[in-house]
Amino acid sequence: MDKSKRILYQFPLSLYCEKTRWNLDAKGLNYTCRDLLPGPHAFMAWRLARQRCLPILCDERQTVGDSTTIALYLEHHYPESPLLPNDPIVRQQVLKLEEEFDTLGDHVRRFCWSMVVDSPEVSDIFFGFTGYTRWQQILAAYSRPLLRLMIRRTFKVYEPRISDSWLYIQNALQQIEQLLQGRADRYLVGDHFTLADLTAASMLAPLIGPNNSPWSDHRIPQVAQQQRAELRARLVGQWVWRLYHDHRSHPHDTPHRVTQEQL
Ligand SMILES: N[C@@H](CCC(=O)N[C@@H](CS)C(=O)NCC(=O)O)C(=O)O
Repeated sequence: MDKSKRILYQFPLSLYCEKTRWNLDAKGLNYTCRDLLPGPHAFMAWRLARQRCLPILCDERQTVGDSTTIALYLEHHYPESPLLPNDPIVRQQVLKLEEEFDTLGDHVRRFCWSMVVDSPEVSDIFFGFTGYTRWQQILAAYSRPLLRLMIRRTFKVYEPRISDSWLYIQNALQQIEQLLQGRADRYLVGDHFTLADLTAASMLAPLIGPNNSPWSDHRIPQVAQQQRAELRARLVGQWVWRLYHDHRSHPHDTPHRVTQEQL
C-alpha cells in the first residue's frame, strides 16, 4: 500500500505514539506521520475518531484510535511478523502485560514532566523535534507559562500524584526484572519479542533514553540525566536499551518515512 494512504496522526514526543510507530515499523508497514499541535489537535482527533487523544491511525480500511486498539487492529489485518502468540493462554499473558504496561505510560509521562516542567528547556523539549514548523516553534517559545500550565493540567503533574506515579514505576521495574530472571537478553513472555515487550520498552524509554528512541537527546536537564544514569545501570534499563537496539529497526526519523506538518 502507498504510504501516503496510511496516516498516523501523532505527537512526535508522545510515548503512546512511539509505541504505535514501533508497532507499524515492526510489521514493516509504510505510513506517513502527521504531527499535530497539542491543544488544537483535539479538533482533528474528534473529527477523525470521536476522541481527543493521539495516536490515531487512518488506514485504507478504517480509522482507529488508541495504541492498544491500533495494535489489535494491525495484528488482525496484517498477521505477518506477529506480535501476539497463537497459543491462547500465552496470548492472554501477553495481552495482560500489555494492558498493565500501557497504564505505566501515564505514570512515566507524569514523572518525566515533573523533572523538566520548570526548566527553561521545557518548550525545546516539547516542540524542538522534527516535524514542527518554524512558526509553531516560535509560538511555543512565547507561550512558555501557558505551556507549563497545560502540561501540569493535562498530565496531572502535581503532588501527591507525582510520588504515587514514582511508586507505580518502581513496582513495574521490579516486576520486569523478576520476569527477566537476571538476564537482559530475555523476553517478558516466552522466547520471542511480543507486544508486551514493545509496550513496556516504549513506555519506559523516556526514562532511559535509548538510541533510536525520541528521547535519546543528551540535552536534557541535569536531574533527568542523573535519573537516567541510575536506570541505565539496572537490568531493566539494559533490557530496554537492548530491545531498542535489536528490535527498533526503523528509528522514528529515518528518511523512509515522510513527516508532514499540520495544525
Ligand atoms: N491509552 C491511550 C493514551 C493516549 C494518550 O494519552 N495520548 C496523549 C498523548 S501521550 C494525548 O493525546 N493527550 C492529549 C489529550 O489528552 O488531549 C493510548 O494508548 O493511545
